[in-house]
Amino acid sequence: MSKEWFKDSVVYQVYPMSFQDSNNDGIGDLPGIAERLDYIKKLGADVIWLNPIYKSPNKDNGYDIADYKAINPDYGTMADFDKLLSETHEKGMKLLMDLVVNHTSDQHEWFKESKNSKDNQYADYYIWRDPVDGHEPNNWRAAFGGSAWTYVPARGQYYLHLFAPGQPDLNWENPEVRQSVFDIERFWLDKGVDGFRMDVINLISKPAGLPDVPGVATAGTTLAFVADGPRLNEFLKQMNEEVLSHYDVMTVGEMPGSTPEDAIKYTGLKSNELNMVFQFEHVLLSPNPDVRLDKWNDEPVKLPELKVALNKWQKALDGKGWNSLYWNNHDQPRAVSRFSNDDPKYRVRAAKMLGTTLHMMQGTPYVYEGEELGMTNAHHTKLNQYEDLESVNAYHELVDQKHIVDGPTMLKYLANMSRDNARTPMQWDSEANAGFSKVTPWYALNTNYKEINAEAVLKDDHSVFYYYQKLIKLRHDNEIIRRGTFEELDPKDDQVYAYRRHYGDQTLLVVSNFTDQTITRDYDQKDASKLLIGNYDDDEGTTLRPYESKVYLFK
Ligand code: TEU
Ligand code: CA
Repeated sequence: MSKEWFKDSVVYQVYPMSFQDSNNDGIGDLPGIAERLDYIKKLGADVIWLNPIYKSPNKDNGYDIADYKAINPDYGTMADFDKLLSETHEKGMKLLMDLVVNHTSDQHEWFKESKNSKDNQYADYYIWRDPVDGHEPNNWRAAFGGSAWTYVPARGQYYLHLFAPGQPDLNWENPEVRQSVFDIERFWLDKGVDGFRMDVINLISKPAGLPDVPGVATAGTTLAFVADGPRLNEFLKQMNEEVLSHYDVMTVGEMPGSTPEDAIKYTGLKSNELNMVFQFEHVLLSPNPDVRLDKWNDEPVKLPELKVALNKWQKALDGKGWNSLYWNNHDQPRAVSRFSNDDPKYRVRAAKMLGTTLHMMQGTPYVYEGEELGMTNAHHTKLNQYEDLESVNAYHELVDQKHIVDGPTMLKYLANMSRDNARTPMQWDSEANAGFSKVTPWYALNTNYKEINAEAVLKDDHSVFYYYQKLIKLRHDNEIIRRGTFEELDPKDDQVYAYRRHYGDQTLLVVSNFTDQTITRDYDQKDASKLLIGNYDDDEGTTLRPYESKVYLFK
């Protein structure tokens, strides 16, 4: 593969605890993933991204790592990992690990030592500050509720945790911390891992002096304020120079709050930092008008806003950097529920329309487990149906403690936006527990698994799975999809998402109806040399039926 194989690849994201349980303890595991490699290969994915599988107390489902060089026993052993990696390679696929190095678990040896005194080997591995007037050092709020600071009497100081108190932020200003992270990266890269997704990597450089968030300090405004700090490029360049550049790897930085201008600095063709970023603009649209409620809302996404967010990134990075393309991941609600009217009548059509709209863009597409089935949100109605600390803590803080919103309303917001929607177990068949496990899973299945499952879609030539398979094959077979430039069309159109791609003497036209109405749009479809793909069995030219999406090639 060329050095830039990341530009020609499609990534399949596996959330290990919810993918396949092989030893019937109700928790997904590495041997379970190995059993399903042929399924992923059949879809056409080139790369698999595993969410964290390291030793962890699981306060944030593995994003709180206690030992970076050990496998969480719930998922199996290091031998299981080595077997999964070699089988993935044997099948012609690559494997990315999830590198969580903005913070560790509070159970990590480094933190256990660091919090004991101010003069031990790890004293300066975290961000400790003296109280200010007997209080927290600033007004920063944690993403999972409460202040971003926790006091430790043994040190007489507070430590910073942008997420949970069990996730203390590492002090990247300390060169020894950077070397410890580089050592962890080499450990996995020397085992043959093909790269990393880097968790909130744009938070590792904090604003000098740790000043207060101006205005209303919430979880969202704190992350946005801290993001893309003053030494981020320096740290990423050092990581690239000392580690990444010595391996043939793919890297994607998760960058909440990042802008296209920032992203060009990190992924620029000469930046020698990362290959691409996960930006958040299109998934955090329609935030609640009350800024204290951050992302919690039940407003539908407005298509013109979606187009501004995605088209901005397509145009800004075209020829200058590289985009990741995603609708779903383990932190986002299910796309077909979030970006369509969530009407079961149109579920398959809408899922294919969304897939088409995204996969024909410039960048590396990511398919999240179950997206290829057209899996939907769980539509929970009760608080005890949620397990994610972000959801549960947000409810208690915003409803019970601060009384900013009432319970029933917050439950509607959680149903619309919670990460739990993405973490219900993978739906393999219509048998008990959906074929995910022979025992009750760690987290309740979506109740629609009898109708939406892999076994059913693999028998249906018109399923979302085979449609995604075609989209992925089109990308592999058509240079214009992988390398073409991007031209936005009618950004203000609130029903249709249309755009063109140009490459040499070829033009691609993508037209997607984001509504359940039949409408018309004329983009000279009649002059196309051929229809590459469409989510209806025939083509009615300028007529766009509910959630219809079509891709034309013009020679
Ligand atoms: O996510 C960071 C992040 O910004 C999102 O979690 C955000 O807070 C919200 O949930 C989505 O709008 C990464 C991981 O993907 C997430 O699973 C972890 O909980 C978090 O970092 C801390 O490691
Ligand atoms: Ca298991």
